[in-house]
Amino acid sequence: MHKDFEEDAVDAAARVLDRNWTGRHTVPATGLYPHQWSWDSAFVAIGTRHQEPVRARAELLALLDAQWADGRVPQIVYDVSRDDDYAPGAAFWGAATSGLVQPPVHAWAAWLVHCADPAGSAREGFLARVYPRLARWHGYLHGPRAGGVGLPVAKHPWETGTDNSPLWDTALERVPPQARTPVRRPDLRHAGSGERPGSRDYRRYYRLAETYHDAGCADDVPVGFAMVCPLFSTLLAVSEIALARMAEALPDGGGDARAGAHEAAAARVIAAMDEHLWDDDLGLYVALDDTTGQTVPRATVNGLVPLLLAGVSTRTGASTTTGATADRRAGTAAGGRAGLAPGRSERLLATLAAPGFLGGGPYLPSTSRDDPAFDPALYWRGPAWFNTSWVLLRAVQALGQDEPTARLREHFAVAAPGKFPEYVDPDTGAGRGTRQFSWTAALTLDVLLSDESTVLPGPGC
Ligand code: 9WN
Repeated sequence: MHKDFEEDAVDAAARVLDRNWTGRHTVPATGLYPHQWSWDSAFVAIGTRHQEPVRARAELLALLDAQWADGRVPQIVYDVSRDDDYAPGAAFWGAATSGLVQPPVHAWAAWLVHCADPAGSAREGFLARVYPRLARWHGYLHGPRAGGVGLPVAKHPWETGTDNSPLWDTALERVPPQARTPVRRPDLRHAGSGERPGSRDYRRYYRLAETYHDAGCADDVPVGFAMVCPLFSTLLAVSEIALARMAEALPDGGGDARAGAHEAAAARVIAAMDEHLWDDDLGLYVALDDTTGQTVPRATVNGLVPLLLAGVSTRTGASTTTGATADRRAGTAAGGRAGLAPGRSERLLATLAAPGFLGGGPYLPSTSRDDPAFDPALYWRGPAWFNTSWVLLRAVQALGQDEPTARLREHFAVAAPGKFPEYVDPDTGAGRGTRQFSWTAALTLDVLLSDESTVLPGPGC
């Protein structure tokens, strides 16, 4: 990317984030998404840490202030003054937050935020404040949310963050498309109906949310949807390793033992993914339906995200090469189990480069171009999203893979000219969804301003 262009893009991205900052948190988009969203705030903090580290810390702390007593970090923290502008809202849940969750990218974000300004973080006691809450959040996912193979389950497509991915189609079809609550669609004022889920999907989304709400959001009552996702599980494993780094950095003595426990938890997640989610025909990881025990053989970007685990380093040593050695090194010592099984990172790199993904067009689609559900305009069924490109970019950078690194960076070149769209057509780069979208701006800032080539900075940052 050209230097002048980069400076302009940095300024424009910072303006989007200033505009979407409410004084306490950043909304994903002022029109379509007027509240605080869980994983959005984590991505936002990853971007704002470079120029506004105080704000990045405040963003994460505001979200964690809304944590439930059982440890869950809610999908949405509502701004009740805007309750008519997004549905379902606080009135639906009868609470200030949604009862659902989103992918656990927070501890990873918190460690990156800390490392961007260790002195400021220490002055605010940031790590000491966030670490226990993040550990309880993971405890919720490993406990009440653990499915049959020990990996966390999503009880609603909204919990996956990749809401209408074809990975959820079969399970969602079992949910009756009728809800008590009338379905409102304020979202269609801000994005084309061909770019958002359909009304039948929405009735099922409402039905599931009602069922969960009626059960008091208790996790021992089946709601009819329980999916294990490779993206969600990978982020949990990376975030466990981030918690290990925090435990080591905290000056209270118990760090080493706690770090070992977090690395062991990461190793268990990785081992379960390797055993239960790998699809050798597709050459990537897939989802697992916890209700039926069946995997869902669909190729989506979610299944490439575990490449991060080949790029992350642990206390046993850095992994900067591909292949079996990298796969082994990416594992964790304390769990006694290596990371991705031998050869899987090479297979994932090959799938990433194949025509279904980067080999078939300029930008990384959310659903493979080879999948029958592929649609270049529709939400998570084809468009290229900036957060998944960013995650994969961190992975291939850490693995020293120049070609996919250059390709994935190109995605961020269309962000500023497209007014920071929510997602883009993976063939043309044309913007889709809403504009001035916070994580697009934040992750563009990170790509332009970060000089890190690791997934997670080491214990000393
Ligand atoms: C439901 C806020 C969120 C993102 C999700 C994205 C979309 C919401 C919606 O917007 O989901 O949570 O109404 O479509 O799928 O990943 O967190 O940006």
